[in-house]
Amino acid sequence: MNTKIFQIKLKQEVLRHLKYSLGKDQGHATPYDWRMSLSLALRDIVVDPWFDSTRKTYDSNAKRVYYLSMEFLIGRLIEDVAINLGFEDVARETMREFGQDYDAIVANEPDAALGNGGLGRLAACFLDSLATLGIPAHGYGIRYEHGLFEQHFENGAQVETAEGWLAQRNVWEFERPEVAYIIAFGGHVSETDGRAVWYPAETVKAQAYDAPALGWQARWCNTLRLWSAKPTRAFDLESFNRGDFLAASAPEALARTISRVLYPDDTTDTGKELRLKQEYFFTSASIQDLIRRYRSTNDDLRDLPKKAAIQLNDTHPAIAGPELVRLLTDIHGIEIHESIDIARKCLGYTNHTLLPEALERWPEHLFARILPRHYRIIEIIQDQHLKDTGSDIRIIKDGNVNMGELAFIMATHVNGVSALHTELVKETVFGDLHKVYPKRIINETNGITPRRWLYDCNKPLRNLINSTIGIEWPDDLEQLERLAPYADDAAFQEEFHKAKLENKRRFINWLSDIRDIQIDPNAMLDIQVKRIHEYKRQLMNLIEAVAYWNEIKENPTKDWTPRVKVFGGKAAPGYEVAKKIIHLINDVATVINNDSATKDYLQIVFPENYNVSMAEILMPAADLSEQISTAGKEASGTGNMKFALNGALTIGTLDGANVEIRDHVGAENFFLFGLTAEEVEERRHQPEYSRRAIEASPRLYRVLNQIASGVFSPDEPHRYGSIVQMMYESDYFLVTCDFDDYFDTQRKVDKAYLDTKEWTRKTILNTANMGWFSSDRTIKGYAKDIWGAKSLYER
Ligand code: 26W
Repeated sequence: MNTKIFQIKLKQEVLRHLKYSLGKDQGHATPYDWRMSLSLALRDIVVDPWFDSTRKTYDSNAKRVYYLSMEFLIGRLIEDVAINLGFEDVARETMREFGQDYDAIVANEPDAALGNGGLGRLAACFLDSLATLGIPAHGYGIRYEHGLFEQHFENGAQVETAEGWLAQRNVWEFERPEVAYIIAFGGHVSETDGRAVWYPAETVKAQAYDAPALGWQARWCNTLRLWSAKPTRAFDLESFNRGDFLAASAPEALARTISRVLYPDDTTDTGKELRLKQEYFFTSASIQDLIRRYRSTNDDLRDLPKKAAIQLNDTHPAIAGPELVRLLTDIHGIEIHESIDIARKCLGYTNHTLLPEALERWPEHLFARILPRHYRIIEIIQDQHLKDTGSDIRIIKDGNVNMGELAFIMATHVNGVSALHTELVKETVFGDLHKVYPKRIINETNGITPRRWLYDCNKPLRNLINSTIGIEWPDDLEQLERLAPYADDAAFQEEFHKAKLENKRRFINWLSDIRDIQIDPNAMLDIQVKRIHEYKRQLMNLIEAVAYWNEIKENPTKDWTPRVKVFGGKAAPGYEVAKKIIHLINDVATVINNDSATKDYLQIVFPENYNVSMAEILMPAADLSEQISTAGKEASGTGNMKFALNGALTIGTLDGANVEIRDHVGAENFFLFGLTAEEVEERRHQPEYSRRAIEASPRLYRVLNQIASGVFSPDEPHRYGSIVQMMYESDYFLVTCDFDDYFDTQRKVDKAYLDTKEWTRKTILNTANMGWFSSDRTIKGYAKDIWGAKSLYER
């Protein structure tokens, strides 16, 4: 069926939905109406491949993957669905014929911001790759009413407002009233003749909402099932009639809190009771659901591991182990130690961070009060582990239930997310367990979906690649290597550079809509976007900007490389130092951007509310990607992959996946600096290491003085005293020790950028050698090494 017929068909369908689904005629249709009508028309087309995939999986009784994650940072879906259906041009043309701007219609869709950062976005990329590879899978998570907060700046300081993606109808979900499970909390357990019965104090209902997870070219479609909390007890009419209206709606309000909002912390375990309830809520619903599905086509639960691979996205769903044991034993009567064995065979656990404060440790009393039966089961799991291994590594220790140890002991495979991180996991956070189970820890280096992060977001480069090496690369990304020979081809270099310029202009236009700032497209776009955290060292980037500013002011005649530093990222609301760093960046930007002597050479911009959709505009436009974390702290990073794939050069440390990116793109095409993870550990043990580093660097010393003396906060001179004091006394992330090397490397970047041909050559070699970082390669690794899952569609 050729495009023309598609065109007519889609046009008819959009009009039909506008009239019958939105109840609008063209004359009165708003961008929202057009976006909904187009989305509904596209969604209709997705349903058939969805049904086919579901049916094929049932008919073949294939092994399924279950990806349990507290976060899915999806972003927008309309463009990705249109492209995966091969309908992008048809959709764009249809909107044009209705007098609508397709890109504006796409931008009308709110981001599904059901995640904080790396972990949540990785889960979304994994869903895309699982479907593209035709591996039967379910994503399981929570349907938060409010995703990650909206960030605004008031006088440069971050303020948070509730996010409201569900204020409008979510067109991509199908409510499943019939798919609901009771989730219990609290109460007590009575053990009679070896059978444990749990008498919960309160219950809520978990109800499913399904969204299709469509793969490339619509060859396969999986399901993302998100759980929403509903009251088990309906509206309390009695209290209402008594005039006690609050009591009447209490059950509903109480239940809703469980799936009300995403916790905005991405590195600190807050230990809040509601967070534990959220984790158990979605995990229990998911395990109950996958057991129901298994039993619909299989009898013996002892064979569950043959048909279900359950992956824990960090420790947040780690209660899955004890929950599976509870259901297998308390409900299905299997002997508890056999249940533990069955559960372990199903489970895999991915660790995403080494930061001690991010490892979940639930106070024993809280855990035992909310989950009394699971607490008992964990004791039994622990006893068996101690007996079997003779080790003294405990899950319950120092008054806490340690979810890392629980996840590790209840999993068949534990994986890190980059080669360096996996080695550090073996040496540090799970060093002792690694000795007991030497084969359990393996590596699966992260990846990103090339559909959203190149094909969708970078049309100029997409077209150039298509016309150079053909159109197979989106699901065979290592074909990009065939671009490498063109790195020395002047004509191709010209085209590649033009594509970058086009993306930079698009970013500059986008920015000028929200900020009155003029940017020269030939200036170097130096971008650092990620959550604000001390280990990611946005502070070091900012200090470098001030030092560069000082250099320019001292030598105004020198031909400095025009540079625009772009920052983006949210700070967890309770993370004071991170919020202070945001304020400082904005204060410094105000001073530097208004300095007429230097503004042609250096500007700083910090667009508010960094999210997936903003990343899709920023990453194709970048010249320089800032991946400057303290070595040993960034488990992998995935933004680093997105930038390099889109032809940006990286300035970075030997941390996380930077190491493997540099190996693939070539050391000569990567600006390396800084201490290695080992050297960091050594330096930390040297007394006064930060004070001595500052005294050894006049440049650093001067900038810290400027910040401390209020040069950037004349209205509150001591606003940043604490930050500078911290640099002198407890610079835990060694900003002071890496600064000079970082500054010098930035000057090498300046020089390199002036040679456009050589710079472009390097950027081509980055794009060409980033194929391995496709999340398709990552998922193939999980499927082979951990899940034993196979693709169900023939290529
Ligand atoms: C308990 C609060 C909490 C919430 C989220 C603690 C820790 C997290 C996540 C694990 C933090 C996170 O997003 N980690 C990032 O995961 C990415 C995907 O693997 C990595 O690329 C990043 O390096 C890592 O920081």
